[in-house]
Amino acid sequence: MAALLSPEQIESYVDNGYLHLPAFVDERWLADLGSASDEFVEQSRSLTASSRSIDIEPGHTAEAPRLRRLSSPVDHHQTFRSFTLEGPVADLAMELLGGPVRYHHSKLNYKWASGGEEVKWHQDIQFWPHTDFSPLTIGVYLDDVDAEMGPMGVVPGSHRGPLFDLYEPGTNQWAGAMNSLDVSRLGLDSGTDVAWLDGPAGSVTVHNCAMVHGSQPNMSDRPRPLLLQTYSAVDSFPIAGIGANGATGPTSGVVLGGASTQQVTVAGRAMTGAPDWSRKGAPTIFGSQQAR
Ligand SMILES: O=C(O)CCC(=O)C(=O)O
Repeated sequence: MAALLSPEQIESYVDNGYLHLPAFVDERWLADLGSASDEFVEQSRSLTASSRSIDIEPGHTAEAPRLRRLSSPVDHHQTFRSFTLEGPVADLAMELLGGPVRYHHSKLNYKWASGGEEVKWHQDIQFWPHTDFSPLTIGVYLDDVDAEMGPMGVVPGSHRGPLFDLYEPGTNQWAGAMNSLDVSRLGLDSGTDVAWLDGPAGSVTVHNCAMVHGSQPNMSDRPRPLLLQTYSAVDSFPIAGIGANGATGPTSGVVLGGASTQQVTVAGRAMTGAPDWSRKGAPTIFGSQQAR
């Protein structure tokens, strides 16, 4: 397969923690993804409260839908499934991570027109810690996105910095965002220290799991659908018991582009772990030992 990225782009991802690839996804995929997305907008019209898969904003009505998010699109529509597991973004993840990858989760953030909500500064890895820092998220804009529409903003190089506490200070309440003191300590000038990743439909953003990132409200009169999918290296595993790690849908954990050797390194010690029995159920130690 022809390389999708130059060695300089891969080096830039490693150094800066992100990539911006304008108009990367072709029109055929965009048309298919757009009509799959439209099906969920239609479905949302009958909702008066968020469902398990479709998160709606206050003010959502059948006549004027306002969607926040479609959760796990991979598990709800064949087009999203093919795109994320076999399409150009899967190839991109494999190229960046240097071999087979482990799919973690996906979502479609709509950020609706005229006030679609901001995403406060945060890092992703605290939501779903892994045994390393290889996980990355690839975003695809399904429509043209300009500066006014709340594009993804990343703080270049921040993936090499501290890992922030995303709880409400002094409480055990998960806030999902950095607190204002930590944000002020970063001293961000949003004009020079943040890369705002906008672009025509099909533009791609990639950010490392430790990257500080967020986005502003959408002040335009058009929604900003951003399809996001997360992958890790094949020898990186989600740590259970934190958030919904590894339990975000039946597809979570699927390996793309090869097979897992179950090699894992924990606290600097490498081992070959047991096979993945999470789908079929585990045999007993007696069964495994007597079968040899
Ligand atoms: O939709 C965005 O602008 C950012 C999304 C994001 O960071 C997240 O959902 O974790």
